[in-house]
Amino acid sequence: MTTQKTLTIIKPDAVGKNALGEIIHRFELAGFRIVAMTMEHLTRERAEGFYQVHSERPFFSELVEFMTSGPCVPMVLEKENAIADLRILIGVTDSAQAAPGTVRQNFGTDIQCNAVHASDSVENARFEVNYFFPDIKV
Ligand code: 3AN
Repeated sequence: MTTQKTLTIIKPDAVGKNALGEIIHRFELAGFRIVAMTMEHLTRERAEGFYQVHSERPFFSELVEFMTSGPCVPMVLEKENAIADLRILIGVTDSAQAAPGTVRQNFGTDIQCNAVHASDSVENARFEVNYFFPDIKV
């Protein structure tokens, strides 16, 4: 397996409930190295640009509203098979359906307030890492 980089965002709901440290600890315990990290309160334009693939979806404006509701913490994580492994660690999109012990089950609430984002493909990881960290080569 090859070393990969993936983009995660600890979302405003998780930051707002003081879960930042605990979620970062989960990532580190699972063997992810933190390559880059920042805190940003997204503007509407920044959130819309990040989620442009969802711009035609019915939940798009709610999603942008939520993602701009407070600061979030985008991070680049690295390890072997990082993209798939991080998706397993966080659980499925809807926190109410996520498996016990996953980050979304432990720290999220529902399909919108689901604590974290994680890239779902090599192509999207490249776009997403570049969106927040243009100096990092994926
Ligand atoms: P994931 O983040 O698990 O890849 P996507 O890419 O299907 O999920 O959706 C992107 C984000 O849009 C989700 N993280 C969630 O916050 C939001 N979202 C997805 N589906 C819905 C929905 N039906 N209603 C509200 N928000 C949604």
